[in-house]
Amino acid sequence: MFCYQCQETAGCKGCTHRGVCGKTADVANLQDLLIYNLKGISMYAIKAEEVGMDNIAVDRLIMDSLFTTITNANFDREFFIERIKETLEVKENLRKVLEDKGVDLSSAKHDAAVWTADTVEEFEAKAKTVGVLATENEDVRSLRELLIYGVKGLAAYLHHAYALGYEDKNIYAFIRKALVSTTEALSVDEMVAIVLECGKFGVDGMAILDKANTTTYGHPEITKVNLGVRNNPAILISGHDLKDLEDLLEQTKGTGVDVYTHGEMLPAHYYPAFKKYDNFVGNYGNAWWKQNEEFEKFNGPILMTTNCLVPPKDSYKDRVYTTGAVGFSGLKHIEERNEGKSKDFSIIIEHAKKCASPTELEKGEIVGGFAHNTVFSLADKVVEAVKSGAIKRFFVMAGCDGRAKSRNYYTDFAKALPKDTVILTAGCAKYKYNKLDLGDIGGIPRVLDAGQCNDSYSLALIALKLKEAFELNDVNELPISYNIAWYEQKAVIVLLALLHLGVKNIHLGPTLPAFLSPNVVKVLVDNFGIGGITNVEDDMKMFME
Ligand code: FS2
Ligand code: SF4
Repeated sequence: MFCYQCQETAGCKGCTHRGVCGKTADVANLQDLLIYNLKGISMYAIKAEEVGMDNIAVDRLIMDSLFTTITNANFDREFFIERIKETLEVKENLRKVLEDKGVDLSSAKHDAAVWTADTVEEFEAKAKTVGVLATENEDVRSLRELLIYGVKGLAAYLHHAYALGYEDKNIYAFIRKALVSTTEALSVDEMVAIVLECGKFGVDGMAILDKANTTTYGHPEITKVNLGVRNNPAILISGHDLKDLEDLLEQTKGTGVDVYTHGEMLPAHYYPAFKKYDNFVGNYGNAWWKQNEEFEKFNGPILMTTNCLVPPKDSYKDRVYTTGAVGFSGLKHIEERNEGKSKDFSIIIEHAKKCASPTELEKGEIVGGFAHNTVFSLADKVVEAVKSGAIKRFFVMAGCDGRAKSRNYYTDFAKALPKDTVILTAGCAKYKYNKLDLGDIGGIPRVLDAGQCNDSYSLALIALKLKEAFELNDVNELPISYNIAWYEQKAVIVLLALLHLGVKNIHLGPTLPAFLSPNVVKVLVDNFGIGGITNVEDDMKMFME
């Protein structure tokens, strides 16, 4: 195996025996083979589109499959074997249909398109030859993988939008083009251009998800979220999928079973539609990487709707359920909803009834709900605070949290920020400072949480709104600094989206991605002023200059 798609990759170079995340070598290889097969399917699907065939089912399969390979989503060997079989079958069918139609397939003769096999042994042998290292040139490999990780992140967001009935065929078409491009001998300039184009589709993808979420559940509102527990049996729901939460709340209503959010599900409390459920109690615990300890104490069942799953300990493994793109051998999986129906969570609800109520981890509340609509409604106040000098600078500290001790930098950085600065956050990165008492500026909290990592889109809209309010020509003239923590591939699409919107001088930490070769880093530094982090003191001086 060779995997370097996330920030925690071994030695900042690559996981080669077993992932730091817990992914085994066989699963990593099968994921590589699945991606390879998606490239082949895309070659045929592009042809199919050219002759006017409807590709939507194939596009959804590509999207869903990409999502399953994202860090901490799916660790299940059997799942990947079945998915490879399914994609091989889809690829074969597509080829046959195109041949029957007399379509010229001479440009779709790449091995990724024509390769097929029947046995797991053949899959495993092939998988070893089609991974990241199959591209020998370090810079080409770097640009290809940057693009693949971007589309993986994008696929995750599209998956959530699709669950709410929203999709965009143009974005699917781009994903196909991007996948195929990684099999072609393109120039560096051509590859850089597609990577940047991915950022454009990243903005579109986050926009469609924002529309899906806010149309279905209303615009996030300023909300106090309870951190304590009640004395009822309960279910903990984690991940990012709001449709799963809706189904769960509907089915637990009136059963005496409470529901708590965990990790990236915290921002669900900000949506008006979920406020009507009186069993929707609060948020339990912190960011994903603390789950081994916190899930044990929760006492009841846990539903993982997306990443980030940490391989569960035996002590609570029987209480963890997966759904959607998530998988782990031995955990019970809740199947997809049928068209127009809900997912069936009854087994989890019955399980909860037999469990003790959660052990309290903390008390108190946190405040969030500062997505674009709310901040726009406060725009006058915010603009006034900037003009009067009450707010000197905003710090976008969105992104991810993770295990590395070096991430304490973000807590220290938040504490060290001058009192006339405001943090704009989204994603699980927030857990590094959202429970600090950083106070407010004239009623505006110093930590404004817009929501999940995809709600980084809100932060971009806020920046554009401020640019308009201050009548500036360039978003980079605003008193906003970007100190972003990354971990997995959704942060990659967020980064590419920000670059597309023209944001410069973004600092990424705690380490720069291992998949960026020195030459690719140079391109990003020269064109976009991308930088890393050093220490709180020096960085603070640099940002405040
Ligand atoms: Fe956090 Fe994990 Fe949001 Fe990431 S819970 S690192 O999936 O996408 O963020
Ligand atoms: Fe390693 Fe990250 Fe890949 Fe897991 S996802 S195998 S930790 S690089």
